[in-house]
Amino acid sequence: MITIALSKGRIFEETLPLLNAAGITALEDPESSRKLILPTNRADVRLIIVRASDVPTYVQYGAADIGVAGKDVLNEHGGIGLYQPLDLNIARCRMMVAVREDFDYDSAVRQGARLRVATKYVQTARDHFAAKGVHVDLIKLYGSMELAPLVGLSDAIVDLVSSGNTLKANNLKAVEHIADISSRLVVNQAALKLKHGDIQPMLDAFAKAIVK
Ligand code: PRT
Ligand code: MG
Repeated sequence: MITIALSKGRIFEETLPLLNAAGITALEDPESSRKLILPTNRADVRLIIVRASDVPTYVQYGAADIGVAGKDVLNEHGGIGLYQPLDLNIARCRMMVAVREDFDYDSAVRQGARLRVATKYVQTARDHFAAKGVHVDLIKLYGSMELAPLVGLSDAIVDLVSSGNTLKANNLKAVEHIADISSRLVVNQAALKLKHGDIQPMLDAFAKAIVK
């Protein structure tokens, strides 16, 4: 049995065409089904539906053989025990620093002020500001980061931006680009060896179907 870990929403939707290219079709839609284990057209392949940030953990421990996770999530997880053979070029966005439109970020940084930064991406934010030599107090949040500067919880946020509409709707502006983000295929290192005959053809099919 090959178990593939996916999260609902954009990752599931954008992974479906790649699965199809490997001859795998989901028999149920996770958006309407309440099942967490979804069968596929192949008796030896199943999908499990987990939170986006939990995908690397399921694969690391071998509860899933393969998964699809954003580079943002992989940076936070650290990637232990994971083989990351393919950039699938899906669910693309940018990791950015953003502040209120009326906040003078450049002078705050120039003056060496201690910045309060709210984010779900604590590791990424820590590395980014350490490399710049900017002192920050990090405040861990689990979502809706855009709210933090509006209510005085933080001076800045580190968050993902795709269209930019969420920032705009909340009177925020992006002031720094940290990284381009896309989703990667992750494979359990032991599973790749033990189930090589089943997994390698899937990887080859995914690789061929990637839209550059
Ligand atoms: O939602 P949940 O808390 O379960 O987890 P999640 O938010 O990590 O999952 P999901 O499915 O929302 O995102 C999965 C992956 O998609 C992320 O790990 C990213 O790699 C990738 N991705 C691509 C994005 C975005 N684009 C994105 N725009 N993830 C989140 N966003 C959010 C962003 O955080 C911000 O709040 O969308 C908002 C901004 O969007 P724009 O279009 O208004 O700029
Ligand atoms: Mg989300």
